[in-house]
Amino acid sequence: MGSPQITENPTIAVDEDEENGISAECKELIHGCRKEKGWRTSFLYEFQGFWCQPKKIDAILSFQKHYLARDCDVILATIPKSGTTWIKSLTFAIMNRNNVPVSDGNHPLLASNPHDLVPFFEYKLYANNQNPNLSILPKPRIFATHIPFGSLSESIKSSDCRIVYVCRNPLDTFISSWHYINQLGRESRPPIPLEEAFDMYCKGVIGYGPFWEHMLGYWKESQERPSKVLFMTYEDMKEDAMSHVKMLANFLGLPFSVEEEKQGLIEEIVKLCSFKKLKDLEVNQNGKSIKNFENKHLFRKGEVGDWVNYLSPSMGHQLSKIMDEKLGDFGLKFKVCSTVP
Ligand code: PAP
Repeated sequence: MGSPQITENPTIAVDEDEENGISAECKELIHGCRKEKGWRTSFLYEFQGFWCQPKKIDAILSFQKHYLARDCDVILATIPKSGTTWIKSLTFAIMNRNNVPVSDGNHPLLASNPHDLVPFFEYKLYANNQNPNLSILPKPRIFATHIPFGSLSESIKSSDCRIVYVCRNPLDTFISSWHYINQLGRESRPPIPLEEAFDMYCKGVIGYGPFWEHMLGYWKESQERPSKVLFMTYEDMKEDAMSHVKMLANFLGLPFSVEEEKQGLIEEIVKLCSFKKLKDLEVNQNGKSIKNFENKHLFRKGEVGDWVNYLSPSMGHQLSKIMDEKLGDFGLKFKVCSTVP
């Protein structure tokens, strides 16, 4: 249910670096791209206007060629560390509530990490030159991606499938990314100093970045086609998860009935998918999911405003200024910015 039986090759999954195993097409393509030092890999390449590592570029090329969207598909889009795990769990629980009751002691979310229930196009389905037969998956299909809007396949843009975008304030997203990346590589390479990572982030050099382009792509589409793209923020979801779960269900075309609301189903979903609940599960304490990475690193603090514990006031101002310059004119603002010390 919802979890496709499509696997990736674990023997090469941990080797993120360089160009090993990528297609000749991708190799040729990246040699013509601008490159910068990467966070986790030696280099990130500027591909279709965003920064990406070779293996992901290869997967995205395959996705763009092969994925055929269906009108009933749901695609969850984020830039990394913006609430992907959370929105995957909420959407999965909402969309499958008639197949498996949220209160069921055997609910899939209690035994599987959300990343195993809602697969990424570029990390799983199309990774390692795979071209999976997605027509075997039960409907409605839920997928996830970090790919910017402009690089989604044409069939997504022309179909009636729905896209949910979760956006998180860049200050916290940066800190979350920095922690995560340093955790992932801690045995094989020294941590990236905060200042170095910050400079890269401010220049837009991070996987799928610049962050402002990523956000604006989905933001503009959500303004132009609100029935196609739902734009939510991590901060708003933290402030009032219940109304966002309701909004999400409405957008997905699966509104809660009066009866379901009376029974407290919305609250149950919020609880099932809460940071604390998911973090404490055995599968998320000791299991491995995306590309064999330990699930526990996906659940760090889950708070709004943690950046103040890491960034100096001048760094906070610098990044807030970039956010204002790049996003302000489009009406995209984050509540958290007012707390810059
Ligand atoms: P991904 O892009 O690698 O999938 P993603 O899930 O988007 O990561 O982001 C992880 C962040 O979401 C972490 O934030 P932090 O580093 O600031 O703590 C993580 O703690 C937070 N997170 C994970 N699950 C939840 C949840 N259920 N509710 C709220 N926040 C969550």
